[in-house]
Amino acid sequence: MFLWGTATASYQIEGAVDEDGRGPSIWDTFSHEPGRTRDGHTGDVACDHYHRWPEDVALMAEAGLNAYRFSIAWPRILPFGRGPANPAGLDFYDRLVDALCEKGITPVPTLFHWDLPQALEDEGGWLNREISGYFADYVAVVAERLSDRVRTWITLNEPFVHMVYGYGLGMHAPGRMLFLDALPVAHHQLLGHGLAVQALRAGGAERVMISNNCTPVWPASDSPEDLAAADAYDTLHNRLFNDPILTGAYPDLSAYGRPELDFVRTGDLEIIAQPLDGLGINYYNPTRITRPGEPAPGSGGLPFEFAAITDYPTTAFGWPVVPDGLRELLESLKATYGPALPPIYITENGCSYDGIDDQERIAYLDGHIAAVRAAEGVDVRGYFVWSLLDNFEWAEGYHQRFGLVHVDFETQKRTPKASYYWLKDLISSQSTEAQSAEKAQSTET
Ligand code: IFM
Repeated sequence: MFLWGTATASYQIEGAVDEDGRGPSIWDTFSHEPGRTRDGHTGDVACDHYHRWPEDVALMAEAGLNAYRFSIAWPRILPFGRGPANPAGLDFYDRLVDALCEKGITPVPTLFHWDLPQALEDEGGWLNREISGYFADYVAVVAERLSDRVRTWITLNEPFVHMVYGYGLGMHAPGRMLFLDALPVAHHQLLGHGLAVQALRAGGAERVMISNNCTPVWPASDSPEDLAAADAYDTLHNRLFNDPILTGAYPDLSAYGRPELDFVRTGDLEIIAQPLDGLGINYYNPTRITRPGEPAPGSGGLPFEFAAITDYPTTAFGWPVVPDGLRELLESLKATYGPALPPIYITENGCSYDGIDDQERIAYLDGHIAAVRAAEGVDVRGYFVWSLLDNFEWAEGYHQRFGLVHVDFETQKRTPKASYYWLKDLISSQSTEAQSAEKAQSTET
């Protein structure tokens, strides 16, 4: 069955940050620091999904969605990151999973979508190798409670973005500006992923994957300097997170002056490269890259620079709209990894636009779904729209609206947008087509 879903994340929608024993996360700390988010917005209330989840599940059921990707807040389960579990936190996700199953919606939980317990950040966060093991311990607690109903799991969301924005550039929590010294964060997240895969398998999981944010990298010209810069960026954004998982080796980081990754220990790569049942791909847009200019002071110098993509329309966030980039990305993954590439699930794709009659979002989704279908030789088994609801868009606060459903953040009223009804019609026509095909086949045999 092809999965048609929407995706959300705990800190972006739940609110109720200090209810029922939830511990503080790095996003609680960060968003309350002056100047960290636009207009000082926080996820304290967000979409109040912690209380309104029955309405949100009903909205998904009404749209005919057969899957829901949500994330589990580590600090709701283990308020201090490790130690005793918080029964109320487990109960919340238990009830959510039950409600999804009752409606025939496959639950697809992500175990880490950036809301690290603050207590673990105080021990160094993902710079501390020990966190990988604590992550696997937390995953085992969740699996023990939910794996009788949850068969499909995602370990991490976008470890690239968490490393670069959170630890490299300080634009996301925990707000550290370490530039290339953030690299161990990539390895410790991937090690945590591998250990979590083992914990999930031990708990009987059927389908395990990771969601990587991937981008096709476009060199600004054919000059050898621009080609080398594009290759270096591709290494950092895509291959640093896909290669170890799919090939058991890190790509060459000599362009970054890091030929030796001294934080990698014997045996780590075997743990990281556990076989997966799927690769989650989060796609938003391609990235154009040019040769580096003068390095910014303190940045350590990077072997590339971003060049604007000005020849495409843009979303309200200013991101270029390039549906064919998704086809290009999928085909290039197939070309790079060949038979090592597991089935693909598009675990995020979507856009920020204002308004309830969101014709631009319809055009965006239509174009990207067509691009998935056009990708030759790639086994794609699911497509999740980011996002179900307008929500807390990290450093942008509530200023970027990605939802199929509009949220009035004053009243919490949900209003399905035109794109919600468009997707509902699309899913219903797909299942009618699938049923007719099945019927035709059974008549033939
Ligand atoms: O909102 C985010 C999400 O948390 C991770 N992927 C990209 C989305 C849009 O920026």
